[in-house]
Amino acid sequence: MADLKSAFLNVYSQLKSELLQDPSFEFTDDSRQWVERMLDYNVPGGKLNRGLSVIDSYRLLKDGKKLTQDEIFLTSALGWCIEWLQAYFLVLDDIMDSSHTRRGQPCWFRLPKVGMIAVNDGVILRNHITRILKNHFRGKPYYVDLLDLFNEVEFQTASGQMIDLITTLEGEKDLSKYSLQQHRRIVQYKTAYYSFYLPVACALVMAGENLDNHIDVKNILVDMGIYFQVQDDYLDCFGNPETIGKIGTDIEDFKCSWLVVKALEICNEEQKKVLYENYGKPDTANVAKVKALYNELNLKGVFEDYESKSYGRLVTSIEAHPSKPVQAVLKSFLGKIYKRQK
Ligand code: GPP
Ligand code: MG
Ligand code: MG
Ligand code: MG
Repeated sequence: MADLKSAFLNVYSQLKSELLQDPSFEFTDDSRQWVERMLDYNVPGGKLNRGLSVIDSYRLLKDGKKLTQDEIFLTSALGWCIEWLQAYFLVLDDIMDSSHTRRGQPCWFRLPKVGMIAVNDGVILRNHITRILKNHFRGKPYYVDLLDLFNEVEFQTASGQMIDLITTLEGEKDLSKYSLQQHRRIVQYKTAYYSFYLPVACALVMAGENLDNHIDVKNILVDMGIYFQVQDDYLDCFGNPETIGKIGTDIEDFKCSWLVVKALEICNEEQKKVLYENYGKPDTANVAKVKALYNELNLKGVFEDYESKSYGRLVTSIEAHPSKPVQAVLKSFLGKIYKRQK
């Protein structure tokens, strides 16, 4: 595993140096340094789960056979495309959510020399994906499928992000409009496709599979992605910022988080009043009142119950899948996130 990770990180260095020599741009020392610093700050510092799982999934789909050097490089490059996509989303998401920290350091846009240049850096990150794909996959029979896959998933994510953002406008008018159904729609689009479906879809495409034949795999991965974002919502309030590397902002931001939806579902009239008066306000005193209410409602317990039920449901649907290698891919994914603390 340590070997795999260091091989994966070597591919990062190679891809980065290619991008820093991109012949379509005449780099100056300053611009090259900017891009390098921006990449090092935003791309490789996460858990790398999404990226590494492309390699993992591809190996499992090949029945655990040892991969060739070429296959290791190509699956790693695709894994890095997903990490680049994630960096692009996070740089912009942190601006939109007024966040302060990410991966244990200030959000990129919070650096005094960066500010709104971060918006353009997001655009650069996004374009790097296309350039990596062009550099390494243009001659492959599945090149068009890869481009199409990344485009589709990006569109779904941006659409999910849009509903995440515009739903807060409705919530500000009437908090009780927040529902589980709405929450599910938001998280399915903003998180599940790019975080769960995309890595496995990349591996399937590289293995020569037609994605139209794998709708059942997609459905399970989307369900897993929804569970993952419920964990993210939970950790936003109850996680340890040191461990998750970020300070939650969902309460201040009026987000249609799983926690507020559950709170609305089980609170009495008096508690509802507390929520109405304190949810979505920037003041720490208001945030503290919301958190106290969450504790009073035992949302930790409600979440633990949800977590074990979701796990059981996911295992059942994975075991119902006819292919053993596909089952192995899905189980490995689920194992990585069950009861995660970060
Ligand atoms: C996670 O939401 C969703 C994204 C990072 C997708 C962003 C999409 C864009 C098109 C910019 P979140 O805000 O709950 O994540 P976090 O808690 O990590 O800030
Ligand atoms: Mg955010
Ligand atoms: Mg967000
Ligand atoms: Mg979050």
